[in-house]
Amino acid sequence: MLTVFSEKHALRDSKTELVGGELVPPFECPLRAEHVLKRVKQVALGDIIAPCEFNIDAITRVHNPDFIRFLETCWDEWVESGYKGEAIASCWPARGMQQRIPDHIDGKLGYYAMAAETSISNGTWEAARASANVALTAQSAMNAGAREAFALCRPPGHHAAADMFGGYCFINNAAVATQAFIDQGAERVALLDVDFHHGNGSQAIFYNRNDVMFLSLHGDPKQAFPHFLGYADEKGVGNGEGFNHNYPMGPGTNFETWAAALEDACQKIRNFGPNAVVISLGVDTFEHDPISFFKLSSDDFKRYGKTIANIGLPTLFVMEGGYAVEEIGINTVNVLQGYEGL
Ligand code: SP5
Ligand code: ZN
Repeated sequence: MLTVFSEKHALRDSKTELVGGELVPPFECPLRAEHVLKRVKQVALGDIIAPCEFNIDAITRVHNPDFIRFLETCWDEWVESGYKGEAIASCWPARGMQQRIPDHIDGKLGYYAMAAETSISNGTWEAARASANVALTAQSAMNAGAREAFALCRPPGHHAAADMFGGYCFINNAAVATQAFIDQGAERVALLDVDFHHGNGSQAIFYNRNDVMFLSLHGDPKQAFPHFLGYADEKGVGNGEGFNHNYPMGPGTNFETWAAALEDACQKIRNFGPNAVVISLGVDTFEHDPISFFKLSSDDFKRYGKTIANIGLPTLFVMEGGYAVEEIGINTVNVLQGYEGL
């Protein structure tokens, strides 16, 4: 299987994440991608290529242009305003308030942020742009005939909506790639999100559409981030009604329960009959993940890779979360090897 990887991921190297009232070193760190790359090489998964450059239009197919301009300029505006730390949102357009975009950077940060844990720092935009290019390059390879590909994206993307960043995500790489399949002629695409967290950004982007089915297996939002989306009764709206499927699961969920949800999702994908499947591949479902509460073992990742292969369709894997840094390479590549029948 082809892997696409950009060294520019390392430009996303923020120093702060807001956790429990403290600023701590981020869980989403450069070492994550390096460990996945190391494992891809160790098992000789296949060729590894650098991404091509793509026009910004591929990104603004799913993101608002004003949001993209904000990501590009946020750090400079933050520094110009005289702040010493990294850029963190601290106020929001909450219930009953205006949804106008303010001029001050504090206001813009609050408008475009869906969470405060994610700091914006120097290099964040460049890394996020390269990460989207990684996804688009892998998608191009599939458009040119590859049956499967692995976009080793970092930073991740699935929490990013049309005009919101957060949850360590800035550009929704999987959504950008999904839209690229559609723009290149696919009638239907399934986006299956197996990251521990609900893919709120992906759900929101495709919520009113029947050409993209979104399915997500995740920690119950009553107990887990992002808390405000990902419930089982969110089924889609308008043309999209019936094309959104959430599988929230509680603390301690084991592989048997999780795999039953995956089987159900795969059957829905087969019934939908898409031209391609995009997997938002987070391995924070791991039993030793530091911020999550599912109980999958390293062997379980291999087992479910085979379940995904059994869908029987061209499959693009897009890297999302996973914070047990020592095991992230083995767990991620186990899914890909399981898919390949190894
Ligand atoms: C891409 C991705 O996986 N993003 C996840 C972002 C989660 N950020 C907030 C996590 C808050 C977790 N708090 C649980 C602490 C348990 N000790
Ligand atoms: Zn996650």
